Amino acid sequence: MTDHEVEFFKENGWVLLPRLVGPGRVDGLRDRALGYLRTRSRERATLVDQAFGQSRDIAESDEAFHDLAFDAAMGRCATRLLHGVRGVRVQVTNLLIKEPGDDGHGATEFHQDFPWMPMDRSAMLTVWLALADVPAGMGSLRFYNGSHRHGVLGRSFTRDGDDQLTQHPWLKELELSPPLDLRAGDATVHHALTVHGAGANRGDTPRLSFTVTYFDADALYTGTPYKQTDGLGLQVNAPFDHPRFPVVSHA
Ligand SMILES: O=C(O)CCC(=O)C(=O)O
Repeated sequence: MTDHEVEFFKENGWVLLPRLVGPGRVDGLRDRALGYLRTRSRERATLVDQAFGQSRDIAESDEAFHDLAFDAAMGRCATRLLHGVRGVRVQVTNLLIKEPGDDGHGATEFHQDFPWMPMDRSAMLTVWLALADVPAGMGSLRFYNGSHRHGVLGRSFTRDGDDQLTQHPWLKELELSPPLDLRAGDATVHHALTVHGAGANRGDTPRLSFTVTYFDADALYTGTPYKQTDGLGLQVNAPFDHPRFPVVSHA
């Protein structure tokens, strides 16, 4: 990662990292992803399910995705991008699929990731890795530049019409990132406060991606109810010192 890429992320709240993963490795990851996604639940109960399908926590059971998410170089990149943090932990890994066609998935409404989180600070980012080519028309992510500097703007996906642009029309004054044509192995990285979304998949093959979310290793648990952390025995006002959240990198 170059100094320019780090500066771009600080300024805009997102950055494109071309060729984060080389072609041979990404082909292997894509084959594994297709196997898992075939067996995923197809329920469309929530507004998120209507935007994309998921296989959450994939790195807990799959060695290849584990190696990538917990790669020390990835951790160092996340630590560097999050400016001022001493290290990072993995919050979640995920395989995402956006199916094309009339009975496929819809758009991903513009939202922030952080408002759901049980962490006491917002230093958190997601690496979104294209597992196959994702031309813009297949729904690569778009970002409101600089929106990460406007604080916590509230939850989306709780009811129809709660996307960030409806809640905060002033966001349209910010520049929208250009449509990105990603090749397999390219990644975008976005801050958890950056308002982002994606169009529906207008291609004819599924949009496939792997995501890993890193957060400040010094963040404290707030006790906010959250499916992933409920019942783990985490202590309110203490760090996430639990086998589910190992520290990946210390600066
Ligand atoms: O892939 C998408 O359409 C949305 C993913 C997303 O919002 C995220 O990874 O934070």
